[in-house]
Amino acid sequence: VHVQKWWKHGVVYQIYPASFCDSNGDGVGDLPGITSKLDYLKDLGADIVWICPMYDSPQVDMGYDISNYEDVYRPYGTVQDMEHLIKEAHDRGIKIMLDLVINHTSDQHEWFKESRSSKDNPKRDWYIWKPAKYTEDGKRVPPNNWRSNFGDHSAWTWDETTQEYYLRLFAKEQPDVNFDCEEARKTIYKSAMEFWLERGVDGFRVDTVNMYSKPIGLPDAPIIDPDSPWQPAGHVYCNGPRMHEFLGEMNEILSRYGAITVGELPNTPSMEKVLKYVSAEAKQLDMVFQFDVVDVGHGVTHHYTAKPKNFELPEVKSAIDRTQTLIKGNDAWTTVFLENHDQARSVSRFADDSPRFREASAKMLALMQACLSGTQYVYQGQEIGVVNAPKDSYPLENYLDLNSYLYVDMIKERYGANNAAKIDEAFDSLQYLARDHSRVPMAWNGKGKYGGFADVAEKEGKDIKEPWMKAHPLAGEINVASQLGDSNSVLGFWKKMIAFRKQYADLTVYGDYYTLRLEDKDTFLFFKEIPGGNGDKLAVLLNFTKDEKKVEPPTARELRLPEESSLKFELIASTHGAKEVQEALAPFEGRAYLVK
Ligand code: TEU
Repeated sequence: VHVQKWWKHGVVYQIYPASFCDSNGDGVGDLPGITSKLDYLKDLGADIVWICPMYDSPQVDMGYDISNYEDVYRPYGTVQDMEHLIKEAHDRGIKIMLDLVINHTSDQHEWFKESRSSKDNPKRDWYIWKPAKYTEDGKRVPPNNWRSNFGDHSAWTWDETTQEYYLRLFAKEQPDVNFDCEEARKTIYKSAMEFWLERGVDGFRVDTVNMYSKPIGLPDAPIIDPDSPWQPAGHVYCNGPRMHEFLGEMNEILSRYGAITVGELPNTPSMEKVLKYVSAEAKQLDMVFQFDVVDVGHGVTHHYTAKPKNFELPEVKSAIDRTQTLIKGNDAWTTVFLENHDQARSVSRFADDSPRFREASAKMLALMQACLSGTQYVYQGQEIGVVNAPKDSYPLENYLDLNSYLYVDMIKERYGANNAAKIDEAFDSLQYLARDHSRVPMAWNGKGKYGGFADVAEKEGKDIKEPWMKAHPLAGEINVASQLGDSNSVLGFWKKMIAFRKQYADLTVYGDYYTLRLEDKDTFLFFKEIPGGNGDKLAVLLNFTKDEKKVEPPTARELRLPEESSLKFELIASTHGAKEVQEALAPFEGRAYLVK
């Protein structure tokens, strides 16, 4: 079924520019810093590098609020630095993907400044402006009850100058673009896509791709949080009526350049809907990020209300099953990821981040990812097993993400600014789930200043400023230098897994996926086969507990083979060395067998 395109078995490495590598020691990561690490990425096995927004921006939401698509945020560098980075990457056979953030701009973008200046400005219609509503007692209220994605605020902001509300599904500094206005969207395609395609970028990760088209009449969302006037409304405003028309227009431009895309599809549980974005026939997006797996255990009213480890393994298995089966029998494609810049660290979320088990956990999750179908994504630091910053050594004031502090604001508003118990509870949730954990500066070595975040500048004897966000308290123990060259390290293991994945691509990348024994809360057993069922199968055994666990090998019947088949298990990947299939799994051990 599958047309095997290069990016399907490619490995994407995601970079958060502010926190990757600081080449000049000013405390902020930068493009030359990324360029200086391309050999490291090549050695790891990365085929594609996705760089989070590096555009000009006031950085209210770390660059997801863009004030000029055609320039680079100066502390990161210049357009020339970007061109140089593209060239150096291409010289090494690495492709570059940028982040395409066009659902909204910054309120500091010239377009919005014009739009808000007067009701008859030619760009008024480029954003979504609506008059106020009034309650019976004459109180001014927004056009509907939608909650913004951050904190507990209306998705509408009142503008004094023109006495109207504008829509902003994220921060108030991120006004939503009115895609129904043709002039606006065509201009934005040119500025945000063509400018960079002309400079050689190979594709885009498309931010919030299913939010461009808003539902007709902007209806209220059903009430699921009775404690607030503002309701989570993602299911109402995602996947609007003109989505596929807009994506078709974008695809026309993208395909002229042969550019690849991966779109973020939150709030889309229906696989039928997902396929409309990502089946080959639909010609909309090459890949999608579904949130089923990373959303496991998140609260329904607000992501951060979740308590640590409030889910059981079968929920994770079902989520994986849903996203894996999307492509089974369909000419569509998906992605495999456990981390990104919006997620806490996977070891802390899905396994065990205590000093005793964190390495085994990181390897076990790497082995699991390596065996799942779709394009593989690795987030910076994941390859060395970075864990969430511990509560006792990384205080709440170190958390800088607006999503984190707006959450704390909400708690204070609801329970009182001096309610220490509630604030501490919020801290627990953030220690477990906050986006900040993925944004802590990368630790390149354990000996330099601030985890060697500016190792290049440090070597040159430059004066190093403290990074914009406090260094990881465990940088001395978890860093690149101490793992490089050690094949038993997490980094060494990731390298092996990336090579292994490519070697067995028919099964690992392209195979059909089957979960076995879904109800088992401790261990995870799944198998893969080449579509059609011929040839050897891949059986994967994972222990998600701190105890030794025996897993019965899969039976012929479970593997959909004739009952009388005799099975031979050949170990082809393992976190703990050679083991017979009958042997119990050590804590957080993972193994993959070829079943003949
Ligand atoms: O995130 C948008 C988004 O929808 C995610 O927050 C998603 O809902 C969540 O991860 C599901 O668990 C994107 C960017 O990735 C994020 O950094 C930005 O803050 C946001 O868009 C606004 O541009």
